[in-house]
Amino acid sequence: MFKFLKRKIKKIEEEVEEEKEERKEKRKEKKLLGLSEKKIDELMWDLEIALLESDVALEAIENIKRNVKKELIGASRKDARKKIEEALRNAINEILKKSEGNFYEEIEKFEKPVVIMFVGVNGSGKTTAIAKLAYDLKKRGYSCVIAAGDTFRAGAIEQLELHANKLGVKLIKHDFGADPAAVAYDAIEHAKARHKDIVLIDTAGRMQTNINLMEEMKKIKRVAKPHLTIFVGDALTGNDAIEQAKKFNEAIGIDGVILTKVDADAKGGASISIAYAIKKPLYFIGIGQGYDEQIPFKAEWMLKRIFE
Ligand SMILES: Nc1nc2c(ncn2[C@@H]2O[C@H](COP(=O)(O)OP(=O)(O)OP(=O)(O)O)[C@@H](O)[C@H]2O)c(=O)[nH]1
Ligand SMILES: [Mg+2]
Repeated sequence: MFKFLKRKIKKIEEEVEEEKEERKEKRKEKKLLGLSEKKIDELMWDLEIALLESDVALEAIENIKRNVKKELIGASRKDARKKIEEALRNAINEILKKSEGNFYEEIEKFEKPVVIMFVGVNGSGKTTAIAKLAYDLKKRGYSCVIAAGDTFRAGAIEQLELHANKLGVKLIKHDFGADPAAVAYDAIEHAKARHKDIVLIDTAGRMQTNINLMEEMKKIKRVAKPHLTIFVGDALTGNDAIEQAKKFNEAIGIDGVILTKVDADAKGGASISIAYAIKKPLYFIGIGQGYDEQIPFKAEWMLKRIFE
């Protein structure tokens, strides 16, 4: 996890060391203690490139650079390496903290059944995220209904049915090709009649550029009136996931994010900045394919994996 990002951060730290060596000689005569302004500017440039290459969103990069620079000005060269790690850690922590959200607190704010709709591009992990969430909600004592709202992809209903059977959760489905808004509507009616707590609506994967499918998604939202609309993004797609989140947010309004496949992600940029970029909470991250491998996002957890 985050190997690429770690390597980049190491490199930045090593560069401060280099200056220390170069100046060792001169130090005696000049007694220069602080990092030079020129060196700080160089470091900021390298940091920007490293973060860009790691797919961190521009909005987050600006914030990180500003905070690191603030901490480095006046730092003594003696402990520059430690200082830059500390400054980077603090700056990234600030971004990550802003991304934390408490999903379980959030759903308690609404009258039951709480309706949650999941959207995202093809293959981002929506259906798996729903199954993992249903597993977790059931463990916490909530009763769930899942709506098989992907009537577009062949095999999608069967995939969800397999999960629902394994989990012992009710699935509401129509035939392949049916109107997904009608499936969502039926699932909500079922939940109301049977006093179920949560309705999880799966939807077909759609590219943000496909106008017809984006319109269909708006219709599902109009009909289902979900309390929460969750964008499911794939960490491996990096900056693309951030762009998608922005486009889906513009199109229907996103309330929170689930980022999947973090276990396989070397870069880490999406994890650091997807929620920050759209100013919405990152509720969960997927860290494997098992039902118990979706965990609430915590800044501390992420920091540990980036810096240790
Ligand atoms: N390693 C890993 N794999 C994951 C994770 N989440 C999902 N996957 C895998 O990603 C693939 C796609 O997941 P789906 O849940 O089918 O994705 P989807 O968004 O529903 O896809 P469409 O319905 O085609 O749009 C599957 O093989 C999942 O097992 C994760 O957190 N880690
Ligand atoms: Mg799916």
